[in-house]
Amino acid sequence: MFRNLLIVSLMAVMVIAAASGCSRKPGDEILIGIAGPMTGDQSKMGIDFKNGVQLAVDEWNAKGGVLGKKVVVSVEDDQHDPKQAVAIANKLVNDGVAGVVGHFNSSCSIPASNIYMDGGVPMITPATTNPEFTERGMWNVFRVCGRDDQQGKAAADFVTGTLGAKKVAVLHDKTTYGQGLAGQFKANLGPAVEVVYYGSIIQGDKDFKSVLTSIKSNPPDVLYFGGIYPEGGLLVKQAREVGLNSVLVGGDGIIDQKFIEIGGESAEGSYITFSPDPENIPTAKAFLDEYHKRYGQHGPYSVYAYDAANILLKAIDETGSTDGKAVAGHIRDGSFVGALGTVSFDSKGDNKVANYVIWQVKGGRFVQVTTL
Ligand code: ABU
Repeated sequence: MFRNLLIVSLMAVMVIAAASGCSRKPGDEILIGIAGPMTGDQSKMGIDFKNGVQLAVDEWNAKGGVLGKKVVVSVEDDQHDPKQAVAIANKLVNDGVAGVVGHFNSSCSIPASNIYMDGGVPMITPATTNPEFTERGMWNVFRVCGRDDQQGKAAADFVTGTLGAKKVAVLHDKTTYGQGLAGQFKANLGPAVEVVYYGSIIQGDKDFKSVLTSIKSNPPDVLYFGGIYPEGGLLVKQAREVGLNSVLVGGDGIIDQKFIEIGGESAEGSYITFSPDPENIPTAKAFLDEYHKRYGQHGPYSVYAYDAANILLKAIDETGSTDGKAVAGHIRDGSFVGALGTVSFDSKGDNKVANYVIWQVKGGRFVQVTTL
C-alpha cells in the first residue's frame, strides 16, 4: 500500500514538473540570460546578440563548462518594448539566471536593470549607450560599448570640423536613446552652427515626407538622426524623394546593413559614429572567422555580445560562485582580455576605453573613414 502511494506521488511530481516546463537541472547547469529584440523590426540586433553569446557559451562548454557545469542560455525577446523588457527581466530572475547579456535598447535596459538589481543579477549590455544606464549608482550594471555623451560629441565635432556644416537639422525618434543622443549632438555643436530644425518622428511610423518637406524649406547641410535603422533607412530614402539632399549623419543605432537595404542608393554617403572596425583588430580575428563560418556576416554588436558573455562567464569562473554581488564585484575590479582587446570598467560600470570613429556608406556597405 505504502509502496503504491510512493509510486503515485513520484509520478504526480514528474507530471507537474513536465507541465511546468521544468526541464532544467538546478545544480548541474549555469543558466545565463540573453535579452533583446528577437522579433520585429529590430530583431537583427537581438539575433546578433544571440549568435555572439551562443558562440562564447559553446566555447566554454567545449572546454568543460564553467565551475565544471554546462552553461545554458535562456533567450528572451523584449520586442524593444520597455514593458516587455520588465516582464522578461522578472522571468529571467525567477528562472535563476546567474547573469544577463542585454538588453539592446536603452529604453529597455534601464527599467530592466532595476529588476535584475533587486533579483541579485548582474547585467552586461553590449549596446545600450544612454548615459543614464550607468549613472544611477547601481552595483549590477555594465556596458562594453560607449556612451551617447561620447558619440554625440564625436558626431558634432565631425559635422562642424570635417564637414564644416553651418546649418543642421536634428530629428529623433522620441526614445530614450534617440532623443538623448540627438540632445547630446545638438549640445556639442557650438555657436557657429545654426540648428534650423529640431523635432521628432514616431518610432514605427513609415511616412516621414511631411517633416522632411518642412526641413527642405530651409535646407540644412546636415540632417542628423537620433534613432534606429528601420526609421533611419526610410528617412534617408524619403528625404531624397522629396528633394532634400542634406547628408544624413546618425549614431550607432543605424549602423547595420538593414539601414542600407531600406535606404537603397539614397543611403550612400551617410555618416555614422561607431567604434572602430573589428576587422582591423587582430585579437578579433578568431572570433570573426568562427562567427562567419557559423552565422554569416557579423552585425555591429555581435562581437560586443561575445565579449560581454565571456566577461560574465570568466567572472563566475574566477570567483567560483554565481552569487550576483560577488560576480559583479569581480567584473568591476577585474580586467578581461576579449576579442576587442582588454576591457575594464570604471566604478559606474562603463567601459574605461570607448572610442568613436566615423563610418560612411560607400558602395553599398559601411566603411570606417576616420581613425583614432
Ligand atoms: N546604442 C544603440 C541603440 C541601443 C540603445 O542604446 O538604445
